[in-house]
Amino acid sequence: MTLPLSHPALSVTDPELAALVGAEEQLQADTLRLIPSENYVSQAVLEASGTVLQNKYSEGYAGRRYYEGQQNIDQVERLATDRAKALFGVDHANVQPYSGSPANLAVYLAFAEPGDTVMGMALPMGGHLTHGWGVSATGKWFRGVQYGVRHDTGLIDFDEVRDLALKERPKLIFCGGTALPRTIDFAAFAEIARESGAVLVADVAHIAGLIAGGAHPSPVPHADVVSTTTHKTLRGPRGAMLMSREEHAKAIDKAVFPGLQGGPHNQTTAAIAVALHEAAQPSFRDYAHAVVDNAKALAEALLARGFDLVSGGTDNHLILMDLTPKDVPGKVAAKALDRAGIVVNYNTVPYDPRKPFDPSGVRIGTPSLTSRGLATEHMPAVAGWIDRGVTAARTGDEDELAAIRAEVADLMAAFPAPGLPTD
Ligand code: DSN
Repeated sequence: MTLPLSHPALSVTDPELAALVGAEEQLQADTLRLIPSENYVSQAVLEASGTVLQNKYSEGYAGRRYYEGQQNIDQVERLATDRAKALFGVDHANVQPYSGSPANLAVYLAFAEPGDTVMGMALPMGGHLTHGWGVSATGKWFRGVQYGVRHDTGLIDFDEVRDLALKERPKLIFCGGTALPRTIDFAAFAEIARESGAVLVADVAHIAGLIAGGAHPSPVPHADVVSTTTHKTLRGPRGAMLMSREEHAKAIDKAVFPGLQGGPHNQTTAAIAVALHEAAQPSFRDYAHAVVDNAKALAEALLARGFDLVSGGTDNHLILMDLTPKDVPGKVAAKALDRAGIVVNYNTVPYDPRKPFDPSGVRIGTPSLTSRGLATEHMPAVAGWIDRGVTAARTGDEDELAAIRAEVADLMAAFPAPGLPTD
């Protein structure tokens, strides 16, 4: 289905750029987007993020700015912070971090000194670069010690985490990550942080929407600081938030501004406020639970087709497949699936013998397809396309990939995506 042209002003001023935006809209409409950190934002979120609020400089915080003319901006930022506090049940929220990595860096600035020991999950085990991994500034400027998952179960071994924490006495312990298919036991991490005297940071970027919708336990009673991006399951604009108990509010605010950033991106703050409003509606609870139901149904269908899933399945929105038994490297499969209209990312799996740029796994998730209204009854078809696509990747069958692409586009045409142009 060809989407109508949109963005009239852009088309006149810069037709070359307008054509690229139009092509991206068409791609997002036609394909089955399975990258678990992506989503489709609503038209309302898109509109808020494209407003004249972006014309305004607002260094500081509401009521304490270094620039005048904040009559409206202060109210926008207060709306966003009040909504974040109400939705997640926290004392304090800072909505200014530009994205997840700067948000996490601000946590280091708030609670640690360069050279201090910090602890997080190793990146190839499912953690995040900013949890002290070596190539990140957080691993270069701090001494990162890393925990993982057990080889036999794919699950976090809390005895190992506790032993490491008591031995290394980190200033910060991060829990959460980017490729964790199972429920995070925030209470267990909190106990270890207490025993070892660390500040516990729950990085819930991937699962923030599930938490808001009651489909994953909340870190709020357990973690000292909650860090999240706003654009994944939370379905907001690209941005981030830091939330905490009152006792840490000043340290966090000072670290974000003036410690790390200049003026907040007010248009993003506005769009975060809209997304938080949407996430507070009863329909968002349905969405969050549907994301998990879809992921579980997809995992079942993949297992039935002989796929090897890390930890044996999923509790959340995300599935990590080890393609070693299918005899296809993750990158080869991901690129073939892309040609078949199924967008995934190649990913390391725990204890991966291959390199991160050419790993054994593929990571998929259900936030985007659920935003389009696909339900559990569609998951066997999705698993079937993935299976056929991976087989075609191994055999080099481009005709099969083209056939899958047409079938995918057919189904997706029946499920218009939020925020994309319609007639
Ligand atoms: N890149 C994000 C993800 O895809 O999970 C994390 O930074």
